[in-house]
Amino acid sequence: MAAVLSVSTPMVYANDKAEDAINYRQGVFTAIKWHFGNLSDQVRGKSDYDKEAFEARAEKLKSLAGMVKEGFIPGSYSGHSNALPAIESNEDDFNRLMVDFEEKSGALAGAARTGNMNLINQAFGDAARTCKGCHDSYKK
Ligand code: ASC
Repeated sequence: MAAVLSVSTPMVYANDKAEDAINYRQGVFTAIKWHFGNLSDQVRGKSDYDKEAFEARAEKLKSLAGMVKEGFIPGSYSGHSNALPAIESNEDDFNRLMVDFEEKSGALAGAARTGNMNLINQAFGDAARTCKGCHDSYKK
């Protein structure tokens, strides 16, 4: 009995961890989408541009972009996830795209502080392309 427990317990634990990781990154992406959507509306003129609010949200996007990667743990690419197992077999490429997302989000926060719409538009487009770049290869 003890032998059975010692074998099965780590597996249950591993599954729980994968589920937690999926929930974690989906939570972070939900927060990212909420801020990114609002920034997008301001950039596209669907809502009024408010420098202070834009800056605050861009700062939060930057922080969130740095939080998402740790949720992509080995064995967490099945179940209620849209993340493709290709992430595991292309770790370097995936990491590069994650770093790109972080850097472009940081650049957007920097542009936001200037209040210069040309710079903001450019930086927003760059950040949006990093979203799409990763989704094209690694999202269902
Ligand atoms: C969004 C969203 C994405 C990105 C992407 C940008 O608002 O949900 O996945 O922007 O469409 O190209």
